[in-house]
Amino acid sequence: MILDKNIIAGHNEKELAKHQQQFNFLSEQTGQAAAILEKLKAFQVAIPSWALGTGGTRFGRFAGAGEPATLEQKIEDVGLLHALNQSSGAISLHIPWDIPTNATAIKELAAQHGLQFDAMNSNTFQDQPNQAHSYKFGSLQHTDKAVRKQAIEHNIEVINHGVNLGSKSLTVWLSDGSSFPGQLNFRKAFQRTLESLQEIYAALPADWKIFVEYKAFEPNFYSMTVGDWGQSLLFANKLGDKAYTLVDLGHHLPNANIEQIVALLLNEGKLGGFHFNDSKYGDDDLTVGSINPYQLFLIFNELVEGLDAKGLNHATDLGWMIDASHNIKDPLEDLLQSVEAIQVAYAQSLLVDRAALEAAQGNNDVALAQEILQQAYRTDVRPLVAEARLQLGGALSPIKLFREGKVRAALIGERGEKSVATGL
Ligand code: LRH
Ligand code: MN
Ligand code: MN
Repeated sequence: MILDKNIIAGHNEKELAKHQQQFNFLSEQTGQAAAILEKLKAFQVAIPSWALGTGGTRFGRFAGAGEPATLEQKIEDVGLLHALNQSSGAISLHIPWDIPTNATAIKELAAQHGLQFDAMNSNTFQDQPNQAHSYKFGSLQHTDKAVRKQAIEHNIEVINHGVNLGSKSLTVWLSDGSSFPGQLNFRKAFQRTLESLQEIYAALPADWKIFVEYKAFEPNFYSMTVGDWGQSLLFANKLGDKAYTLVDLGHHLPNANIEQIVALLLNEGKLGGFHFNDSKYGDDDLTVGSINPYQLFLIFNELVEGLDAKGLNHATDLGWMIDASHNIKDPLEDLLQSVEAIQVAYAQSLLVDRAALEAAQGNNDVALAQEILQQAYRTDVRPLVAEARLQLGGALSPIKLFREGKVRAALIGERGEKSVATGL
């Protein structure tokens, strides 16, 4: 184990005095540290297996060094993140990028790192070697029944892998759509997709959920068959109680009011979960909170309000996952930043004075309502997040320890300079 308990404890000892000063100040200032700490400690964010290597763009890929080349190594990487922050206790697999050939051994390895298996992801947006039919013109929407059948069977195979690993959900993202007017009959494409999804839905175990992820554009640039939350919700409603909409923050048209979408989906009981990332232009998959942290806070503000109003559990009733990966940072540092950004937004939203906000809304006191939100947003809650990590046995400053502990160098030592991750 690259990061054992003693290394983390030694790091914390050095950081403790400064941390305690900051934490005590914040506790006094907010007066509700204990309750927020309990919520933060229960909150886990799943890590996508495909974010552990440096992602590419369609113009090139600059692989890092010592990337995880196997599923076992990906689990080891997420184990390192979890050891550092104690908040990344799950991994999400993408099939066929991660084939668990020996599910029992993989499950055991994950358990050793304190990890569970989050949503399973199917892939019908790429052709695989030796595949009988091509997805060039779509998968579940395809005009040819044989292609649809192949895609349906793939999704069922993904469910079966997930069952063996103890996962409880399937995320379906389709690149299906059209790139030119006239290419596709929208009505018929929707209907064919629905019928395909119904066959997948029929194969779901009783305690599973299916998440229908939408995306406005890319790789199709004229229409996407699951292009927005309306289309996803239509599918989810028609499929049944186990079907939900999944919100990937980068999958909207510019300036979309994501927080309002989230509030309404939650209210309908159809919000399944998230793929967190950030973006300035499109599906940029940048580090969570790196571009628009206020939007992230506003999303969490709706989530906390809505989950509480419905008596739901913050930690377990929605799927919390990151979907960010890109070209230039060390992926593990990037993921530590993403998890922390999510925790910060969550903690800030827990600080919102709900009663005062409701009163301001009732009185149409617009300025006061804004003050209340921004009072929470402008509070530096990082010492609270650090304290939650400390209490769970994680590191006070995960990135600092990642660097000082020379974790990447150790991984390069184990795996070699040229080890490259599979996936995007
Ligand atoms: C599509 C997407 C979807 C895929 C992942 C690799 O843009 O967000 O979730 O599974 O990227
Ligand atoms: Mn996604
Ligand atoms: Mn995406």
